[in-house]
Amino acid sequence: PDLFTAPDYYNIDDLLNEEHKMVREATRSWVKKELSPIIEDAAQKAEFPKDLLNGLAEIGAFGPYIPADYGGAGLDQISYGLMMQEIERGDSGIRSTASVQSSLVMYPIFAYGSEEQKKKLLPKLASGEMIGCFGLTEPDFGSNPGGMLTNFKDKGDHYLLNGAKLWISNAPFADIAIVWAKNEEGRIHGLIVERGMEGFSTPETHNKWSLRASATGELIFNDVKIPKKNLLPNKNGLGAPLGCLDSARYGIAWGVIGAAMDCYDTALRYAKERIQFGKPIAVKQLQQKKLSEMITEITKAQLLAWRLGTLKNEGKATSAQISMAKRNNVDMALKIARESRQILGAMGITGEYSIMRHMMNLESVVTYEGTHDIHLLITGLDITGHSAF
Ligand code: TGC
Ligand code: FAD
Repeated sequence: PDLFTAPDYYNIDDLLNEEHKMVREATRSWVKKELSPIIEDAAQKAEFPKDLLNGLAEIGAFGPYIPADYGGAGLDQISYGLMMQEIERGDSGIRSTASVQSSLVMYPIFAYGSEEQKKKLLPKLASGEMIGCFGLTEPDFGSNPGGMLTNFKDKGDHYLLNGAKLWISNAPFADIAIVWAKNEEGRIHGLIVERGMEGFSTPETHNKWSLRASATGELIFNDVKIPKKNLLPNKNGLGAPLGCLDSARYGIAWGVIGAAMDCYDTALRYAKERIQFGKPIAVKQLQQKKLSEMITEITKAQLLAWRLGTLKNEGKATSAQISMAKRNNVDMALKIARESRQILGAMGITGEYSIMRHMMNLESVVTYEGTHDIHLLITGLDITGHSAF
């Protein structure tokens, strides 16, 4: 049975192979059965629905593109993207959990870790037995992470870590944190910090109006002793965390298409059913303008994501290309959420429909993983050769 008629105005399905479609259907089916029925309540209560973790692991959302040898799903980048699209059709906060676990925790261990770290941690992260978080942002260094103050000193048989990270997704319950900190020479390295280490705490950040179904918190390091084997040995410098962001930003470029599709689909159905002045509001040109522009923008975003995915599969996607897609697609989704909300009139502000929740969520998505402004400046740098940060 058709679970959802996904907008596909340009027959983009013809560009997908059987595996892509299978992954998409399996994810869609899980979202419909497990995520959609509980998400509104979780968001209203501002609680992360931990019961979804096992299901996310089962559908392969923890490490979709990590090779099967390490417990990942071994899929290509298009399948990864479609999976993020379907999860974010449900909720951006749950997609965030999958993004962080896959691209910001498993990816750095896979790409920069030792064989021992990979063998020990990746299978547990893939199965959801262990959950991770990623600490880059600090209270005084958000868009400019290169200025970070968190640091570690070499104490012979261990490192001593001090500092603080803020706005960290999954921090309140994560078992491990990939933490970016400077050594005595000011060079950035990744460290694996484990819950329970003395001097390490993870207070939760409350009162968010956005990503309410995702837990956000701080990471505080007060003379935390880190065993030397917990340093990621194979890459350092700011390029190491930024390399992880490339992978997460790519997933977001697909994910937000799902949120936009859900808003568009809801608004289209509502417009056909809602009668005002004796006729469905869908007959009115003003409503048709909104809906027509939405499907146009969704179609453009799908093509951008698909082409970026093929480039990524070939190992040819540049960071600047990823920035363009993240920025364009998040902006597209946020605008569609706002317009869809208006089509529903007063009903649009209630929890009976998903639109307002998507809209509030997307206010985080447009800020995290590089703000709308920062991604524009990355394009600016790429085309002019001049950094305007
Ligand atoms: P800059 O001098 O340009 O670069 C420093 C070094 O990094 C290299 N590089 C990259 N490497 C890999 N991938 C990328 N995307 C890269 N971009 C730059 C660069 O080549 C250089 O290497 P080297 O060897 O020459 O040292 O650095 P800058 O200090 O001028 O900053 C550049 C800027 C502003 C683009 C960067 O800092 C940036 O992207 N800022 C935004 C910060 C951000 O995105 N934070 C995200 C935090 S994590 C998060 O939000 C998770 S939300 C999770 C969820 O719930 O889904
Ligand atoms: P700032 O950098 O202070 O920016 C404020 C404003 O100034 C923005 O509009 C920005 O675009 C603008 N601005 C900044 N620099 C420039 C410039 N050079 N030119 C023009 N304009 C500029 N971080 C993590 O490390 N891990 C996580 O898991 C994580 N999860 C998050 C979850 C949520 C819900 C949120 C909201 C954030 C999360 N973040 C995470 C942090 C996120 O990455 C940062 O919020 C983001 O990078 C922006 O930093 P900032 O909030 O300090 O804003």
